[in-house]
Amino acid sequence: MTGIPTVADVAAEHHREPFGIGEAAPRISWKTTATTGWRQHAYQVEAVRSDGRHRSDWVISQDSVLVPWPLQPLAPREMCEVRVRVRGADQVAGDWSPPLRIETGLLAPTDWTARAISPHEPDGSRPPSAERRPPLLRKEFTIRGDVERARLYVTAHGLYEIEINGRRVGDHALAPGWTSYHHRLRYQTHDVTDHLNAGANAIGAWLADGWYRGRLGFGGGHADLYGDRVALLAQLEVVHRDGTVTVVASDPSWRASRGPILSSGLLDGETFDARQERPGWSSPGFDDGDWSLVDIVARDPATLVAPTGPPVRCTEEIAPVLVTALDADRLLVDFGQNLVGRVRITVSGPAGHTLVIRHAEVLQDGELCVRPLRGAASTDRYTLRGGGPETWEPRFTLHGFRYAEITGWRGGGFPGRAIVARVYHTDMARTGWFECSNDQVNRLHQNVVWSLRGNFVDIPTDCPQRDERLGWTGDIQIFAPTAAFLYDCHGMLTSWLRDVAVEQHDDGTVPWYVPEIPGGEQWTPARPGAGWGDVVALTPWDLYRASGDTGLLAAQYDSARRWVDLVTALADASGLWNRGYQLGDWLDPFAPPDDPGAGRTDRHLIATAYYAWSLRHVAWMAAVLGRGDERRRYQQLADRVRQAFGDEYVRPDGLMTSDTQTAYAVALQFDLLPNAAARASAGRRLAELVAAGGHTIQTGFVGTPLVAPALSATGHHHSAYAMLLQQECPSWLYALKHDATTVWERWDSMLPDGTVNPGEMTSFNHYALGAVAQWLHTTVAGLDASAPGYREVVFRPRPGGGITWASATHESPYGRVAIRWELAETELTVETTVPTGATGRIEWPDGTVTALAAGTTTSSRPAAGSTGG
Ligand code: RAM
Repeated sequence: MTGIPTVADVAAEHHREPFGIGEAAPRISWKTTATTGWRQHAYQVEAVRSDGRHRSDWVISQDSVLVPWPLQPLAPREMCEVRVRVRGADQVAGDWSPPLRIETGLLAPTDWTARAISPHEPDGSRPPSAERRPPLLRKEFTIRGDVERARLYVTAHGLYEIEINGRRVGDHALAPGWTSYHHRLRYQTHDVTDHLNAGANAIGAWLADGWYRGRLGFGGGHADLYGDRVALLAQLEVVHRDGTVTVVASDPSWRASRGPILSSGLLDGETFDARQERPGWSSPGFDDGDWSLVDIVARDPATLVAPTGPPVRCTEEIAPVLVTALDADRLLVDFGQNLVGRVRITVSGPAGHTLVIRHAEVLQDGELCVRPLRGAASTDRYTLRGGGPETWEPRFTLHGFRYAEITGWRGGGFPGRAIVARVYHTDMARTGWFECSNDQVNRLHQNVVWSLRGNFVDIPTDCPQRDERLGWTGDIQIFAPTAAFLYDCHGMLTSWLRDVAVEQHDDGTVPWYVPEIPGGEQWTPARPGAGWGDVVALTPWDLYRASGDTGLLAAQYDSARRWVDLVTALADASGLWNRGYQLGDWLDPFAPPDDPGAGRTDRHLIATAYYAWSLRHVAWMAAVLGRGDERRRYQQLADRVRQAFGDEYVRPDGLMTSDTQTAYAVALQFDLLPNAAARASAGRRLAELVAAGGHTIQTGFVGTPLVAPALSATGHHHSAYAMLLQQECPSWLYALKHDATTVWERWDSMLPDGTVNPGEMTSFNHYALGAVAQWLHTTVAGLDASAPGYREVVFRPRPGGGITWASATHESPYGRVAIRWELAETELTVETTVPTGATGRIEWPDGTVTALAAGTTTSSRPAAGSTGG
């Protein structure tokens, strides 16, 4: 490090690739490296724009995360290069950072000239949903040779993939993603300069039902939820060297045809007949004489929005670890990892021969166990064109699986790359890592990461395999802090929270899942449910803690306020939310398998606790947003509800009316106890109950993420470690006995005898209970933010459980934060890293504190008194 600060990693908003962005005045962040003790005193932003160089004044500020755009707003389609430099109190300016290229998309409805087009349907001839075949659309056009650049702005009703001159555009999967389509439909921007030829060109689109009109949801599901016609909206803009622009937009001159995909559904899988391919269809010169016309369908351009997060992509390919021939032409493929994606095959064989690929997360009796998939067929079919080898992967579906069964496989051998699992999810940057000396704990942590990957597929889902795959609000409410440590999920969740706000009911009710679709009697119409509805107050705050994004709080504040106002209206005069339907401590292992809400903790105790906690959060949000009156009002209400909670649910002897782990954990973690003595007594009782339960899990969705942190917060680390390391069911490590590679929905999704739980809901890939990973990060390794965005970092290593070393690293908005501790016989040694712009402290197990400036430091304490257990 030098005395002169170095600035790098300039970013715009939460974009991983700030291309086609929707913000005309994107907030800017950067990371600085400088000598210890240096502090930023001012920054300057420069943008090279088409009309020259623009520089802000020096802005006197220590901020470097999401600072307001200090220049004139960008125009639509504008490209610019942004650089930042900083100076400290000594007024010595560092060098300019490397430039960040930003390009805006179409920013206003009037920027769109394209119309949404759909294959022509003579009135009344609309095929029933079962027979809908995904269409192809195409258009030829001529371009002068002097192309400076070309951009494609594109979206669809349904899902799309684009080809220009026979070559695929981009690598996004399941575009445009799933938003609340009535209100917001995302479009994507692609640089297609290299796709174009001088002279004749052609553009082609594959379309499929996707979330727009495909069958979604459980109990048979529903189709046509947003409309009954798929459509394409595409606007290709070619800028010539002389500045003139040629626009090729979807309009009535396009042509449509059936394609080789015979059917495609997110839940059911895809059927493809390669004999029906149309070679050359997306290149010029193809004879589309027998193609049909297209109709214009309605889409208000005011509802088109640019993405705030990354797209879904293939992020990894996994080769089989074991291939077994079940019978003459049936293979069982084990990929060794439960994942979300699809199988790509390379095969040879006669034309007309069909392969069938089925998927499952687990086996039973040596065969795929598909019962947990319920109504999701998850079956792909490929019919060969002949003359192979032929390589195929479905386009518009995803499956949750570790195993695939391939019927119709011929040729005996399995050449190296003939069968590959391709992993798909929202392509977020990884930002968090954890490791320790216990390999089982490491495997548990990897399983959490895999369940995150499998369920962050454009929206945060509960499960990726069965006929559900919905954006359950309770699941992400619990898991958001863990997710925000492990991956940069801010852009993706910013979009989803917008949808939560737009789909919030007029009375303030938050749907159980968003986007909201019909869900049968239990879920439709949605009812206000504690833990689920609270996502609107808790999750923006959790994300703000990780990112420092006050803009997100501003955007979501109204939604949060509407929720607590609704609950205030539902609560009794004292402040107890003691009426109405509640899921309680969902999936408490003591609840009967067919009634997961019948846990042992009073549902209204949980509801009131969440109500108080959300009120507290709304007050904090109001404080950050400078809404003093509202802060006071919600603070007072929170205090009143806390009082009512104590009066109703805590007995004079300190025991709670529900003498359960969840009750104490909630009271402790939601700050509902009046004083230190009450906290200490609740912590003691919690530890007693945990011991009485033999350190197995005795809690459901609500309690589980809170028990270990509550034990740690009250000094019972030993107890928390004993739970972490428990191997008997129910426990976190139990699943490893069954070779789990993801986190399960139920502690016993697989029963001790190796059979699959007979319950209706038996997912093997559910992130909610993986929220324990955040305790691994913050307490086992000991890395936490004590100010938003990790501007202040607290290291709180708490060795225990025989673990001799642990480490955690987080790529924070200020730069890399890290800790690694090692416990030797005589000493606990801790190495910490704090980035420039942040400060830190170590809170040692013995109660002493070491203040840290930016930089990497090694310090130690005597081992005696260093272990929690
Ligand atoms: C099931 C899933 C989901 C949960 C809801 C209440 O569908 O377990 O994760 O949030 O129930």
